[in-house]
Amino acid sequence: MEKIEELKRKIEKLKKDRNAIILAHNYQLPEVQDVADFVGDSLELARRATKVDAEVIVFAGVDFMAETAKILNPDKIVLIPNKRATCAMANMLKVKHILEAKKKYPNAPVVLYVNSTAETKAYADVTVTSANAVDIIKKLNSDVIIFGPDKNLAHYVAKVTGKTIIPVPPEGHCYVHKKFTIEDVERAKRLYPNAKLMVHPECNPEVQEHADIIVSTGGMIRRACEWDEWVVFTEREMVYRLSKLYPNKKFYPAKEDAVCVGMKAITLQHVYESLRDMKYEVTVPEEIAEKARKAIERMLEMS
Ligand code: 5XR
Ligand code: SF4
Repeated sequence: MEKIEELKRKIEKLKKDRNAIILAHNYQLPEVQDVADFVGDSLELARRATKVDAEVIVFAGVDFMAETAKILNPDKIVLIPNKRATCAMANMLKVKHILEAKKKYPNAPVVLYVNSTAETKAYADVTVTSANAVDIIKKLNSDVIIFGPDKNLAHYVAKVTGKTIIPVPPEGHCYVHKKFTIEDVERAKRLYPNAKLMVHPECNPEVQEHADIIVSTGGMIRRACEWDEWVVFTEREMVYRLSKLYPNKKFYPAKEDAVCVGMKAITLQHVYESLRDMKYEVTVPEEIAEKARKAIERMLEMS
C-alpha cells in the first residue's frame, strides 16, 4: 500500500516536471485509473488529448489507442508505459485481409472499427466506433461494405442496416468479450433480478439479444444514470470505474475473469518509469498517419 502511495507521489511530481498528462482507458488497473487526468474510451481519450496543452501524453491503454492519440496529436510526445500492452483483436486484422476483400469487392468501401492498427486504418475509407457504426454505414452510398476487425459488431451492423457486410478477417473477435455466454446471462438474471444488463457490442449476438442496453464503455458511463442496479458485460475493471463514478448505484461483473491481458500489462510502476525515462515513445510513420487521420476525421465529420 505504502509503495503505491509513494509511486503516486513520484508520478505527480514527474507530471509537473515533464508537463505531462496521463490518459487511461476504462479497463486499466484501479491504481492506474486513479493517477490519470482523464479516464475514458479510446476515442474520448484521443479527442481529449487534442484539447490539452501538455507536451507529453502518457497513454495507459493498448497500442492502437496510443497510436490514435499520436495520429490526432502529431506534435505531442505520446508514451506507452509497456510495449506489451497490445490488443489481440486489432492484431487479427492484417493489410492483406483488406486487399483480398477489395479485390473481390472493388466498389465496397472499407470501414474499420477504431480498434484496429494504424497501418490498417490507412486502408480504411472511414473508421467507426460501436456507437456510430450503424449511422455511418447507413450514410455510405453502397450496399456492400468491407468491415473489420470485429465480427460481432459486423453482425450487429448487418442486422440493423440490412447491408451486406464482408467481415475482415473472417473471424475477428475480442477474446475477452467472447467469453460471455447465455449461462452468464441466466446467472445474472437469477442472482440480480432487479438489475438491468449493460452489454458491450463485442459480445456474442446471443448475449446481445438479452441486453437492456448495448454500449461502448463510454456509453455505459453516460447511460448508467437510467437505472440503479446493473450487471456489466465487459472487461472486469469497468465495474471499478462505474462504482467510483456512481457510488450510490450497484454494479456487478457478469464474469470475474473477463480480463484483458493487454490492458493489464501496464502497472503503476510502468507509468512511473515511463515518465521518469520518457519511454516508450509511440511513432506512426507520416504516410500511414496521414491516411489514417483522414479515415478518423471522416468519421468525426459523419457522426
Ligand atoms: O474494445 C475495447 O477494448 C474497449 C472499447 C470501449 O468500449 O472503450 O470498445 N474501445 C473503444 O475504442 C471502442 C469505441 O467504440
Ligand atoms: Fe482488445 Fe478486447 Fe482487450 Fe479491448 S478488451 S483491448 S478489444 S483484446
